[in-house]
Amino acid sequence: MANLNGSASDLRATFLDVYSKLKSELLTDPAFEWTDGSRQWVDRMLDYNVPGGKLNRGLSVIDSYKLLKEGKDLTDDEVFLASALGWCIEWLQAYFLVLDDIMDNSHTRRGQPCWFKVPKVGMIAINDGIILRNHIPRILKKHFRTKPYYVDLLDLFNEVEFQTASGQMIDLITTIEGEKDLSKYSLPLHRRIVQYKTAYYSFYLPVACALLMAGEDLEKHPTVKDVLIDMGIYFQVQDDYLDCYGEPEKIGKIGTDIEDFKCSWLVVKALELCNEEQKKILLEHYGKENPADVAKIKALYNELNLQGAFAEFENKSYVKLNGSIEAHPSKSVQAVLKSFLGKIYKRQK
Ligand code: GPP
Ligand code: MG
Ligand code: MG
Ligand code: MG
Repeated sequence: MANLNGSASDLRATFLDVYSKLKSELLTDPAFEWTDGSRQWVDRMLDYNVPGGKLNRGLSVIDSYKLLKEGKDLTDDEVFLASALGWCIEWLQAYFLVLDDIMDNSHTRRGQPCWFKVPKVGMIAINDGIILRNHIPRILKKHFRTKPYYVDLLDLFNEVEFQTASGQMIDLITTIEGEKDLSKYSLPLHRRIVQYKTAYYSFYLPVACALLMAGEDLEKHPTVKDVLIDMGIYFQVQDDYLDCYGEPEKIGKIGTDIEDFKCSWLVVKALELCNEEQKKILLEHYGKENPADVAKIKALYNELNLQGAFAEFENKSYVKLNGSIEAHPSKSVQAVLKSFLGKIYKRQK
């Protein structure tokens, strides 16, 4: 195994080695009578959906664990376990994204067609999502069954999945055909949606995994949780912004929020800044498939200088988050949080 206590690219290489090991264990899982065809399907499905992202969530379990150990070199076993937990989060993310892309009628993800758009996959992608989800407790059982924090780990993944699915539900039911109503879109609704659909699994979960592995009690760290949730909200505002203003080549996906009538930060901000005339444009053209309607909304966003509004939001969020981090008593926890913030501040992808 590459040496973890070296550079960031070594860490990535080590992390990817663990992916190969976990994959081969899953492909020889004795609980199923494998055929060549079924094994090849899962093999290809995993390679297509699990390792191709930025890996920020997964890698940050190892980073966080290391910082909690105050820089002491980790043993090979600790590196493996932190990586396995990191991969469980990447598996969770793959499961969410495969299904989210169907629900959002998206086109591309991570620079390639969404899995359900791949020839011969189609709605088999729904079952693949279920398989991805089921791999998580199988990985945990194989590698963590004897750990004192095993039950807490299972409970953590279950809680976070419930929170995410609940956030996804409110993201979806605000867009129901025939009930499209921009007057219900507001910053508090937006905050509720993104807190649940994104912040828990993307920000709280990696740190919570590292804390459990380090033998800490999650209940004893409420302020850490609060900062991570705020960071997750900031991250999803960036996602909403990049849906319209990101470069598809960098962000790896084509935005669909305008077509989908999403309660995006951009439309909430537009509603806040628009005059009566401009509001009519929003009411008439938001949530329509037709590219001409989408173009009208984008032109209005530019007229309202939403890029400027976002830049202001980004700067304010950064100052506020930094302040909350520096108020934390533990230097190692501060380092964990700062490393997270540094990874996402002004991100383009
Ligand atoms: C991101 O929203 C939210 C998720 C990926 C959670 C999905 C949860 C499920 C239970 C399926 P998004 O649609 O804005 O993400 P993206 O822009 O990446 O499609
Ligand atoms: Mg979505
Ligand atoms: Mg989506
Ligand atoms: Mg999005």
